[in-house]
Amino acid sequence: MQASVINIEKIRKDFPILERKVHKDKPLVYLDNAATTQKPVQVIEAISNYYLNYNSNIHRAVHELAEEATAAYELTRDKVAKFINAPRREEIVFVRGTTEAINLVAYTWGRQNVGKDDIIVTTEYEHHSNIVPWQLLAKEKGARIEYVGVDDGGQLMLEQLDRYLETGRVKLVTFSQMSNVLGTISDSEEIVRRCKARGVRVLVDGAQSVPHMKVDLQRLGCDFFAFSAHKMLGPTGVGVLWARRDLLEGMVPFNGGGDMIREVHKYETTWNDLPYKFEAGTPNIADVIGFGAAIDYLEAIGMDRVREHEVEITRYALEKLSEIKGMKIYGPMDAGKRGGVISFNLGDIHPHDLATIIDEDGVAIRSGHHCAQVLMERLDVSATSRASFYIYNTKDEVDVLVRALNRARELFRI
Ligand code: 7TS
Repeated sequence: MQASVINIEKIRKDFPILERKVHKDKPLVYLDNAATTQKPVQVIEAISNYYLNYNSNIHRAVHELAEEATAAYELTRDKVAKFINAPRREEIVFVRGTTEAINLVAYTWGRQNVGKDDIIVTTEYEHHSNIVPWQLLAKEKGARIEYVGVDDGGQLMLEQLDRYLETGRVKLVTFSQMSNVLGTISDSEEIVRRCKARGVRVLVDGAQSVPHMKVDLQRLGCDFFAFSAHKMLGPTGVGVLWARRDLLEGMVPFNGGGDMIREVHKYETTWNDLPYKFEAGTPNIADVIGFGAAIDYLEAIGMDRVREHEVEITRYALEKLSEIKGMKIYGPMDAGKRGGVISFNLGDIHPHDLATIIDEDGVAIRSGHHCAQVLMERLDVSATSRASFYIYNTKDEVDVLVRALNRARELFRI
């Protein structure tokens, strides 16, 4: 195995799934990490340990199991706050994922603050989860959605943002810190700075950035931030909405029910303190605890090294993929300016055919529109293939990908 800034050999031992074979005898080469990452035994054990030893509901009972479960659940909140350098732990709201976090903001803050003829600005490289909730809100309120375009190098055209901001009608700017298709890392601090200069609120979709680079919310200075645990070694069904305390305090609850109330009377209810006002009902206790173990795992490696490893493997993959005849790669070609996500098309092979052929060689990639049809339209394609890397991927696996793609190319006589 080639050397890396992180000890991949040791890391891979924590992921038994990476040992499995597919199609009878092909070693699995898992390159679909932008969709979801694999989980280390430490995360799986944290979840089973909860169910085996202290399964209990939280925040409600005084018995020992409930106290242990509550402490473990709340400890993850502290870990999350530290991991993204959030100013206050009560600003961390556990939700099901990025999608739910964005919907929460649209349905509460959005309904309270966006009105007729207001503008919501998003970008052409957003995931559907950062477009559709705003379309629903805009339709309901008679507001408008505008898009910051993507240039041919895969970068956002920020002069368009300025034009929208100059109208004085923009209520919210929302964008992904890292594109799940192009891998482009947005110039987030600059975007936030321009919005703040006009007093405009900013939501940042961190679904692809938080797992792969150090994110510092206090530096970033946005108002809302969303991400998912399952893209960073954690379980599915858990995510985070972070928002500044004053905003959360002004927002109406998203769901009504247990735990989010202080007092309920026949016709009047008062709300619990933050963040519980936004965590109605029994939450996903086991998976929040598992998420805490995922954060511990990443902290132990160090996010700077996670990023360094990805730059290295992405640089290598860009170089090797570019050598394949008929290859078209989308997004920035400089590995230092992008995450470990590479979308491409090979000749006129349909991405689904390509993914199916290389799956026979054990290589798992994603094909399709990646929930980014607005971007597909901009790129003038119906779909792309996408390989995406994480801490356990090696350059040897990139070589397997390249060999498999060459086999597909020969099959299609390109
Ligand atoms: N935002 C971005 C930038 C994403 O990449 C995704 C998921 C989401 C939001 C939604 O996250 P969820 O956890 O709520 O589903 N992206 C992908 C993907 O690229 N392939 O599968 C899911």
